[in-house]
Amino acid sequence: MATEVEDPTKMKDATEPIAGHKYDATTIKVLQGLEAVRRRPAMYIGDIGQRGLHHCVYEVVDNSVDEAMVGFCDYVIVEVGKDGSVTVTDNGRGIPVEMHPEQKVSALEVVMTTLHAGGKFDHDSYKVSGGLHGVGVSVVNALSEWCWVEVYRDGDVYRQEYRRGVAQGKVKKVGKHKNSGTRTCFFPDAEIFSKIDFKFDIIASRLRELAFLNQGLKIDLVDHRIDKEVTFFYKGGLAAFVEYLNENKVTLFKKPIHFTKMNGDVQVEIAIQYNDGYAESVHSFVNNINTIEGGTHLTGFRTALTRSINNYAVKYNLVKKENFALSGDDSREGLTAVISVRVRDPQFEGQTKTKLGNSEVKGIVEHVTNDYLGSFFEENPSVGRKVVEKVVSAAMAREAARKAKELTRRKTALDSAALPGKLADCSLRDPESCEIYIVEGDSAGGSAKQGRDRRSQAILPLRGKILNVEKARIDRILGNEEIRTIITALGCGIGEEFNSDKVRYHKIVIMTDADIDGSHIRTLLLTFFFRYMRELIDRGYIYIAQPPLYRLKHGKNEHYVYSDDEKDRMLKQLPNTGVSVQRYKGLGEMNPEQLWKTTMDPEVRTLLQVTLDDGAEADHLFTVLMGSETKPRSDFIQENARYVRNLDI
Ligand code: 0RA
Repeated sequence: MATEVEDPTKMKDATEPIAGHKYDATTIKVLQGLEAVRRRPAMYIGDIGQRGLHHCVYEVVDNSVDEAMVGFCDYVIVEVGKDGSVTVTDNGRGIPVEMHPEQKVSALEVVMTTLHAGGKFDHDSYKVSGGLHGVGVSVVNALSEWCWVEVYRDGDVYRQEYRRGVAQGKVKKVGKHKNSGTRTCFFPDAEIFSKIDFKFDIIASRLRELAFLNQGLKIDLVDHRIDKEVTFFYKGGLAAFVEYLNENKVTLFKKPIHFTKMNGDVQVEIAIQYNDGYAESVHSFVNNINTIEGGTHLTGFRTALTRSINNYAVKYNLVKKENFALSGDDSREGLTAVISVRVRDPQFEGQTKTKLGNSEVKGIVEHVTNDYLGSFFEENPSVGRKVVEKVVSAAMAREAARKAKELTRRKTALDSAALPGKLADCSLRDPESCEIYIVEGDSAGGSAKQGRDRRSQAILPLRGKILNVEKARIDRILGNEEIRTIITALGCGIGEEFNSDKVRYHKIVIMTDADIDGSHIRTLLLTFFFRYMRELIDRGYIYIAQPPLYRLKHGKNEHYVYSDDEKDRMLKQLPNTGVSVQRYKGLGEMNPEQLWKTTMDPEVRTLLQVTLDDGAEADHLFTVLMGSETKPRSDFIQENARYVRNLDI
């Protein structure tokens, strides 16, 4: 596109008077607004770490996607520059540049420098009014060391530059260009963010998701730092999304059930496919935002799915016994689905503002889903039958499990209030002050029990591997002793009784050996938490311990080091003579005191918190890791290091 005018890093400092501007009341108001953003960035973008940093990219991209949603844009390219800046370019109409009648400055400047100016020009699109997105691109501008925007409209190129949100002059015409569009470049402010390095994979998964959610929109990601690029473009929309989630799984029928319906103001798009597994994998979105906590759209969908399957089963006599209703849980065993709704004025509720509250949406989604599935099953009886068979078998397994439990009347650990014998509990009771270490192996468990702080740290040793929950149904999962022990120790129940408020520890630390087995056990545990106790991850309660890999002894000095890089650096620093290097293969090689000193002492230890930015991406990852197809798993192990390192599953 147009040539860049000057090196943005050489622009004037933001503290200098703004060229060509009078300090009138409007200017002062603008500065106050941006100042508020810079003073409390987390209020606008969630946090100032990796998450918040990447939210800035999403925010800018969302504006282009909004333009695509109203039908004026079909291509977006996101570039990470060699200098670490991000540039987003779209082929939409271009942000309007004419004078704003009240503020007497270009509309572009208003959009870029005032809070919540986004929707004013555009009443017809589905703007977002909650959640972390939709705060407006001015927030990104305010949190950028520098930023510039180029608008291509009516054959001209307009450009404006900013430093820390402050315009460095008026919008200027700087050239000619035949197409229309908007190009925004920003460099995050290191005074605001704790890290300013963008991660290709994190940006890529959000862009992939956006491309699935916006059928026909092409999104390129180019990282000039590492010469890597990828294109996301899905003609199939949510059907392609569901196929991606079910990749490597054995599906019950080939093509996902997929429909888009408009009902009044609300657009509903849904794709559904079953696989031969037992997990439920349903992802919901409102205006392209992942509604992790669900809401009215999800409730409407679930109600309609259960109803449609029951209706079909009854009509064609596919359930033998009378009064044998297929439950909601039964209808979601092995279900992969994505629900995407577009709502004009979404109300977001819940702890993380990711739960849709609009009550009218429940009925709408329920109605269109009932309608569509009703006739779909009629027209595709082979699919209808397979779905019913799957759901009936889930119902029978559940019933059998219930009967077996009743029959044996065995007081399982699950039913009783008694804590498992293997658990060495802590003496404090307030969950906020309590931690539990889930430790691989009895011998490491023994060291941990001796080395711990008994007041706040509980130890639960695990013998061997826990069951792979990706390959088992809930009754078998609950039959697994190691898993039962974990459930009882945590105290938060499981399945319908799961309640994250009841969890007995607010830090649940997975501590495994630094070898292949250890990483496998860690992944098994994470899969279990992801599939069955997801809220514990969302609440930030799950951690990974970081035991040292080596001990370097140099005379009387001891150093524990946690990575190969660190070891090499250390060895260079110390004179090479008389340094002994001990490699820890397992936790069991450390005595209680060493384990405490290196891994468990809250004063000095490092814990990695497990976070989940992208539920669908994590879902895909666990499927690949733990599912029944073995080829993708071996492929994955190559990349495993990344996953363990940043732990944004
Ligand atoms: C409102 C009105 C018009 C364009 C846009 C917003 C717009 C905003 C962004 C932000 C990034 N890319 C964008 N593309 C378009 C155009 C109104 C008109 O031309 O009549």
